[in-house]
Amino acid sequence: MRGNTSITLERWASTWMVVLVCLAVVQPAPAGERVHFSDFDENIGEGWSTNKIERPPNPKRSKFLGRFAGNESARLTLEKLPEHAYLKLTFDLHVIQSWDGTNTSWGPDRWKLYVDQRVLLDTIFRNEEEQAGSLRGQQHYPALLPEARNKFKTGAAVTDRLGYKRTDGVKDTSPDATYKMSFVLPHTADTARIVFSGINLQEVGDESWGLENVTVEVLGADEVKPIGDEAWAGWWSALGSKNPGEAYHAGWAMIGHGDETVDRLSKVLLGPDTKRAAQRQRVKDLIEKLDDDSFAEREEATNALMTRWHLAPDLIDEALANTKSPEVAWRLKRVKAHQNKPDSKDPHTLRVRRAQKVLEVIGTDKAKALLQKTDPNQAKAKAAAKAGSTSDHPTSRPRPAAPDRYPAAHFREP
Ligand SMILES: [Ca+2]
Ligand SMILES: [Ca+2]
Repeated sequence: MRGNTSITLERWASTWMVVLVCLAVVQPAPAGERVHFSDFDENIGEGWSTNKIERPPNPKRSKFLGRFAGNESARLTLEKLPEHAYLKLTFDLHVIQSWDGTNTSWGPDRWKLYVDQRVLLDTIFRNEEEQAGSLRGQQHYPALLPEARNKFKTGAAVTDRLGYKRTDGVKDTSPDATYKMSFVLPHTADTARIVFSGINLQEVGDESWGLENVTVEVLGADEVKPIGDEAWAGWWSALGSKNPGEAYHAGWAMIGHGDETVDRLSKVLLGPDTKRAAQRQRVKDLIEKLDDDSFAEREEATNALMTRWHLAPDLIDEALANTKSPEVAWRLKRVKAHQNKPDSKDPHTLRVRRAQKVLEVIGTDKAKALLQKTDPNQAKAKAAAKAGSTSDHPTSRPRPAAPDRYPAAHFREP
């Protein structure tokens, strides 16, 4: 009798515990709805283009999808997704053995991730320690722009856990790095094709990669909280940081807010609507000054344009197409080269370029319209690339042209 009562009480208590736990889970900001999970041990979700599974040499580590080398890719296709506004993708990326980073003799060792032709990551990894001479190299990750240079294994969550060894007998270099990747991006289609891809890698015994704990969730518009002004100020500042990793995390925080980010970027990139006409006029005036009689004025106008090009990039292109002066053309090309390849000494251009990358990944109509306004060249190039490409690998941003040589013969006397 007593036993029965206690069992009843326990049941009663556990039922209430379940209810309380449910309330606790439901009350705070809801997590997204999980539509895919693969740990490649007990759980392998549907939709993979490959069933290559690897058991790492360290018996304490679990199995993963891989190993992939050369130009191999793994594709995950999700269909019949419930209605949603955002997609959240998280996974562990294992970067295994002697990745050479930016080294051009044995690399560059690239890795790319895209969702439905939108490039989320096009980066370079390195596992080799710093070396001199022909083995020199760094990695790009974590970074929004390809100009970044980070130390080997920057941003890795754990290193040297999988148990792989070096095969070439070189000492003091490390065999693997695991990165915890997490991306939230605007997405509404009821299918998603996610491609994970290595590019230009050596054979699997030399360097390879693998995936583990791949999770895809979908989120409704109301599941993403509005951006607070303070958070935005921090992200906008970090977007111009000398540290590429800081800008990367700020950029991805921005991408996770879709069109709200586009509205805020529109204000900071173009200024308030009421000032836009005046700002375009200022760019026009500066372009005219490139042909001024005074060398100092021409220099000053060139420098001023380098920090204002995004206010009216179409006017710069137009002037370049129409000018008869070789010096004005040379100056305009310098401004364009600067916008394409910002250096870390100019946080403003870095920030604008990174903001444009953020818009590119957001990819909504609003984002595309703002990208068109602040950088018609890039929008044009992307449209052309899209029209001409049906492959798995969307064409990446064209490499910026090297600035023209100083046209000494045509240059007017200072
Ligand atoms: Ca290698
Ligand atoms: Ca390599």
